[in-house]
Amino acid sequence: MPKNKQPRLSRRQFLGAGSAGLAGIAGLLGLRSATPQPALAQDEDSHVDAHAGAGAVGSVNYEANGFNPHEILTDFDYGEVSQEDGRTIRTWNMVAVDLEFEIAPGLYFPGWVYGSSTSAASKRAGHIAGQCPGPTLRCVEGELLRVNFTNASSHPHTIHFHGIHSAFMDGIPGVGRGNIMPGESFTYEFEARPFGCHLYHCHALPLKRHIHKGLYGAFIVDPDPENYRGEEKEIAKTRNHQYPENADYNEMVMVMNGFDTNFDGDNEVYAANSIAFAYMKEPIQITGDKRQRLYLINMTEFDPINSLHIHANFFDYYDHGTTLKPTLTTIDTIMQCQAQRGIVEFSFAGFEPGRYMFHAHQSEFAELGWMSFFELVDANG
Ligand SMILES: [Cu+2]
Repeated sequence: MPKNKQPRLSRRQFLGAGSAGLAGIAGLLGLRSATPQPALAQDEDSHVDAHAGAGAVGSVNYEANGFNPHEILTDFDYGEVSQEDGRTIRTWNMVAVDLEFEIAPGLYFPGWVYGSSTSAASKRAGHIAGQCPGPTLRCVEGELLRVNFTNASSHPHTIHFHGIHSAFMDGIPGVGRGNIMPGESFTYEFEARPFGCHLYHCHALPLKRHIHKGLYGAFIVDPDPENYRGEEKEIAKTRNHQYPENADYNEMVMVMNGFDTNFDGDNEVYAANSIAFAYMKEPIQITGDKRQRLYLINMTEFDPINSLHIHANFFDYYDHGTTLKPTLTTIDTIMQCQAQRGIVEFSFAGFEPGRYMFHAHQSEFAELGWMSFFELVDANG
């Protein structure tokens, strides 16, 4: 659907509109038929087919998008590693591009997104492919990071990293290099610290428009076990992708996001990793022999908070991922303000195999796309 062809309606009007062009949204609300029903969402208490199970009708063409939320889930982009004067340098080649992509069956979003030459999507494509969320950049604390950024988009952009670094490398307008104009390049260089589950995003103005368009991604700094002692050292090994202990964990990344498809400052679609109901239609397969570690980041614009709730289980939580011991233990729901993030750890060892739901516990977000399943395929192995 070309942009600007969508009616300018409020979210409530949008849901109740019943326009044939909005079949994707009808699907989002759980209708078995792609034909929108006018009664739908006119009254939130009206008994539509939502009880029959939400999910989008039809499927999103991941190939046309150029990225796949199942691939993004576990695609850690380690960049290119080299040594200089005994120090590890980690380099990424990144771009910002304009990219229209499908967020729910038949529903397209005119995005601005990042891509990296070392992402799985780019390796498949044979060129730097844009994706939403951007590539999950992963490194180890203490390394020197170089991010060669080229703005191949039609608007000024930056990359602002959450981390500890100089003002010059902060990626905001008017400080240091400031905005990177279309066609220009700049190399951000800084040390990887502190360890944790962080993020990066464009900081050009207007900020909420630049972020909401899709210019954000996960930035994970693994702890270096050599910096810790005793029990903390052992935990740090499990968090560091270079250590065999890390293989005891099934690691995943979810960036919670929303899409304002009619540009009224209100989201119409919500998701983890951009595609509504992606992990509901194709549940994430897990086994009981590994512990689950989920890097969870909230990049939802316009709504002040988002959340995660996992069914039939409880988890430990590491706020910002900057500690080696959980900051919250035995919880089943966590809320995150915008840009807040953390590490969620849990296990389904010994559970009955089957589908275990997880979703935002804002019911509205869940029904508009942010609803998913883990499928425990083997409780023990
Ligand atoms: Cu921007």
